[in-house]
Amino acid sequence: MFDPHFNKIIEQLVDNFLGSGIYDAAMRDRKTTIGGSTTRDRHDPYCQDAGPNGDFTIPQRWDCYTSQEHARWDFLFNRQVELLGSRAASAFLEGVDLLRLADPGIPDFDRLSDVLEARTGWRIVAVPGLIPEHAFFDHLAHRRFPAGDFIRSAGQLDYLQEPDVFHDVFGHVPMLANPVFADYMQAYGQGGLRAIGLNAIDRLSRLYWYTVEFGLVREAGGHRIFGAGIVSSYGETLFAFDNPSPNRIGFDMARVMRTRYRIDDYQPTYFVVDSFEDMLRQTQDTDFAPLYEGLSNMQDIAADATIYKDRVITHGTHSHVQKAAV
Ligand code: HBI
Ligand code: FE
Repeated sequence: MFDPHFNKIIEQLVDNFLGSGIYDAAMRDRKTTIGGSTTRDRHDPYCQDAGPNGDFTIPQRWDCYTSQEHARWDFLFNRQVELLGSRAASAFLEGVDLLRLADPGIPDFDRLSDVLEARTGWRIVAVPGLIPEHAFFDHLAHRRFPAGDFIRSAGQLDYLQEPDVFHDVFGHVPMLANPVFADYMQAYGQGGLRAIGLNAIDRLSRLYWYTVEFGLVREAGGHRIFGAGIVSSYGETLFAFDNPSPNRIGFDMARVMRTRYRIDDYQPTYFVVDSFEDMLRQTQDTDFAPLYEGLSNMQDIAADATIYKDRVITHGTHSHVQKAAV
């Protein structure tokens, strides 16, 4: 049987072994012979087993979480909720209430899905980690949100590479209880499936990154955070909301699609949408094929740059980036 937890232990053992260098050369050879590619290995989602359901989903098996794992969720939940009260978008906070995420422990996806589905038609499905783009987009296009079933380890409460259940469920799911945002996510999934054919995944990924993951919204005469990468992170909540370091710029679809991003540090720039209605409308009104075509001969914009057309809300001091650079 496919067991992600057992799999992870094996992976670690293999990694430790490979880390010793003994097998590196052999592995390189193997990768060059198989398919002639050195860029993919079994950590690449493309190479993973699609699982018994063929769509990369697995049973969550809620009763298999340990009490320590539930306690870890509770710790993260309480820490974030306290911080988010005055910083998160009201739509996010309403989602947390509506879905009763304050109930103790890691949520049971089936029970959570029943509440969510009654509201916006979305369900949560369990996945073992990152899954291939086509499968990810297909789930979103059908109003299913793939959520990692595992929770980060006690030693990694503030940093993780793969989305775990806290990032995916606490970070993403509350916004899916908002009818406008729920439609936006489905539109993104549908757009993603089309973008695969147009070779424009990188463009669309930037849109996802700067809205779904790291978006801010105009609210209450200022800005509030709603991106899952921010609201699920203690450090980035403070950074994105309060810190003078990053730029905060009015959202513009083409601008966002030209903008690089950091995956290893806080964002040097956040984009602020006027409202979720506006964000959805811009997505629905845009004819993506000509937009991608038009962008193909334009230069990328650096993650920390501003350009003359920007609606700059906060001009960042970039003190954080400067500190990290020394
Ligand atoms: N898989 N489980 C999971 N979660 C993601 O956020 C995710 C993914 N696969 C692909 C992907 N994201 C991105 O490539 C797209 O949003 C662009
Ligand atoms: Fe995410």
